[in-house]
Amino acid sequence: MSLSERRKVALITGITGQDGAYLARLLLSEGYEVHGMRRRSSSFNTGRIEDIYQDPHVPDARFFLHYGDLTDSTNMIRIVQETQPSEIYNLAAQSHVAVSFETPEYTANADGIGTLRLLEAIRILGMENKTRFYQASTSELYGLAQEVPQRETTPFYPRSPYGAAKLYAYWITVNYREAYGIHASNGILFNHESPLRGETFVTRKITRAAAAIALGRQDKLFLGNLDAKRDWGHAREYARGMWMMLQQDDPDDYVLATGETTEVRQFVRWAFEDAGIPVDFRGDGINEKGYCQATGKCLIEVDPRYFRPTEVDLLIGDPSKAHQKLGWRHETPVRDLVREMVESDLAKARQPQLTVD
Ligand code: NDP
Ligand code: GDR
Repeated sequence: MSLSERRKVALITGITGQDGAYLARLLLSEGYEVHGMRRRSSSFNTGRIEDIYQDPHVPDARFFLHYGDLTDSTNMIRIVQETQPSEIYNLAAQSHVAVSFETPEYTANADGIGTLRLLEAIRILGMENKTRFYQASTSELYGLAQEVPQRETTPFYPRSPYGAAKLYAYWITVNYREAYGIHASNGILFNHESPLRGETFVTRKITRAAAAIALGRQDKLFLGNLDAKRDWGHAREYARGMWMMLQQDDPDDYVLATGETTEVRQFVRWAFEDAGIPVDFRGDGINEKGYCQATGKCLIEVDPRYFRPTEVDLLIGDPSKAHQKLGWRHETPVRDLVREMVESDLAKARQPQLTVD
C-alpha cells in the first residue's frame, strides 16, 4: 500500500519520555492522528507533552492518551484494537542501563517481552499487512565493541540486563518481519540527548548540575566513569529518522549516529564552560579532591557508586546506510547540543518554583 493510501494513525508507546515527546510533535505536524500510551503514576508524568495535549472533547482533536503498560498483554491488545494504528512506534522501556542492574527481571519483562506482546497484538488482531512497526533498538547492543565504528553488520555483545533485554527485542522484531511479513524495522540508535532528556542520564545530570552550581544552588556534582565515550546526537533529529524508517517501501534495520565520539569528561568541561563556571580542568587526570577551582573549592568528584558492574567503554556509530537509503543526516554537533542543554537548564534553574531539589 502506498504512503498516500495509508491512513495516518500512529500509536506511540513511551510517549511521555524524551523521544516520545519529539516524535509526537513531528507526527502531529505531518498530519497524523496520534495515540500515546502512558502509565498511571501517582504524580504527573506528562510534563514533556503538556504543550501538545488536546482536550479529547474538541471536535477535531488528533492527540489521545491511553493508560497502558508493556507488561500487560490484554491491555496492549485492546489499545491496538481500539486505535487501529497504521504505524506503531515502540519507544517504551525501562531505559536506564545502570537501573537495569538493580531491576534485571523487570527490565527483561518490559523491554524484551513487552516488544513481543506488541508484535503478538498485531498478529492476534490480523493487522500484519496494515500496521508498520518501529522498535527502539540501541547501540547498547554492541556493548563490548567488536568493531569500530559500529554499523548494522557489527556483531552484538551486550553488557547489561538492559542490553540483553533489548537484544531479544531486536531479534523478535526481525523474526516477526521474516515469519509473518510485518513491516517491522529496528532503529539502532546511538545516544541522543536534548533539554527533554531524563535527569539521571549523564548529559542532563551534568547540564542541570552546571546550571545549579552557576546559580549557587548546588555545591558539587558526583559522577561515575568519566572515561566512557559516547556518540551523542540531538533527539529531535533521531525522532525524524524513526519516522523515515517507517515511510520506506520495505522494512529494514538502520544505525542512527553522528559518527563522532566524546568522553564524558569532555562533556563536563564544555558544560561548565557554557555555564560560566571556572574550573581547573588541566591535564586529563582528576586529583583525589576532584576537579577544583583556583580557590580550592572542588566541584566535580568521582563517586564509585555510579560505576557499573560491566561498562560500555566506547560507542561510535557509522550511519552510512541511513544516509544512503533514508537520506537521514544528523545536524547538531555535540558542542552545540551541550550549549543548548546548558542554556535550557539555566533558564529552568532561574524559575524559582522549579529549583527545589
Ligand atoms: P525515556 O526513559 O525518556 O522514556 C521511556 C518511556 O517509556 C517513558 O514514557 C516511560 O514512562 C515509558 N515506560 C517505561 N516503562 C514502561 C512500561 N513498563 N510500560 C509502558 N511504558 C513504560 O527514554 P527515551 O525517550 O530516551 O528512549 C526511548 C526509547 O529508545 C527507549 O526504549 C530507549 O531504551 C531507547 N533508546 C534510547 C536512546 C537514547 O539515547 N535516548 C538510544 C537508543 C535507544 P514514564 O514516563 O511513566 O516513566
Ligand atoms: P547510557 O547513558 O548508559 O549510554 O544509555 P548514560 O547517560 O546513563 O551513561 C553514559 C555514560 O556515562 C557514564 N557515567 C554516568 N552515567 C550516569 N547515568 N550517571 C552518572 O553519574 C555517570 N557518570 C558517568 C556511564 O557509566 C556511561 O558510560 C543511554 C540510554 O538512553 C539507553 O536507553 C540507550 O539505549 C543508550 O543510551 C544508547
